[in-house]
Amino acid sequence: MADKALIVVDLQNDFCPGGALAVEGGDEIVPLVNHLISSHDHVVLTQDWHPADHSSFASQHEGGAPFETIDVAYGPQTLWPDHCVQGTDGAAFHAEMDWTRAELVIRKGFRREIDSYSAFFENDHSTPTGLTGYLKDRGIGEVVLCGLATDFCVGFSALDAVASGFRTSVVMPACRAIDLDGSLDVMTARMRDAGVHLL
Ligand code: VGL
Ligand code: ZN
Repeated sequence: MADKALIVVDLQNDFCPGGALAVEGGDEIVPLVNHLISSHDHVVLTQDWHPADHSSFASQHEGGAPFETIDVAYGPQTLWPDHCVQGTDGAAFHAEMDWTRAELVIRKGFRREIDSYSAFFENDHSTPTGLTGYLKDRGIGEVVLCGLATDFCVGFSALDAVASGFRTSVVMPACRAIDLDGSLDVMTARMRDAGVHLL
């Protein structure tokens, strides 16, 4: 369908086994993601892309530990191990992902002071990445999401996509979750309640 775009979220080395913020089984989705890429007319990739001193890194906060939550100007923010630093191998796409047909790569999380889980809005929920405008300008009405991680970047992207008026689905077998304190169940329920189709 010409008005449908596949969005592959953050299929990067640091989110795969052996990476700095490894998601269990993250690399297992690559064959299915490649199949989805080959069967969609329009493909967009997102790439988590942080400066080395990014404020979401626990290393930047005195006494901060990875996976704890702190309060920042825009609300609660989970602290992470240093990951997806701009230009590093960890920030590169998984070597077996077939990204050649991608029409756009949206980089996110490049502002030091603000994290960005969603492909559409940063974590203050108001700074746009430009993706909504890009898709609407191109006449895209439907988005299909897959990638890493289900309960963070995929989930928040899906919530913003429906809120921005796109018909939205998530191919769950082509996603893997971090699952921090039940975050997968919480995000799954939020997506369903918001009208995201979970496939
Ligand atoms: C992500 C945590 C921090 C993700 C990115 O891609 O889900 N999670 N940065
Ligand atoms: Zn990140």
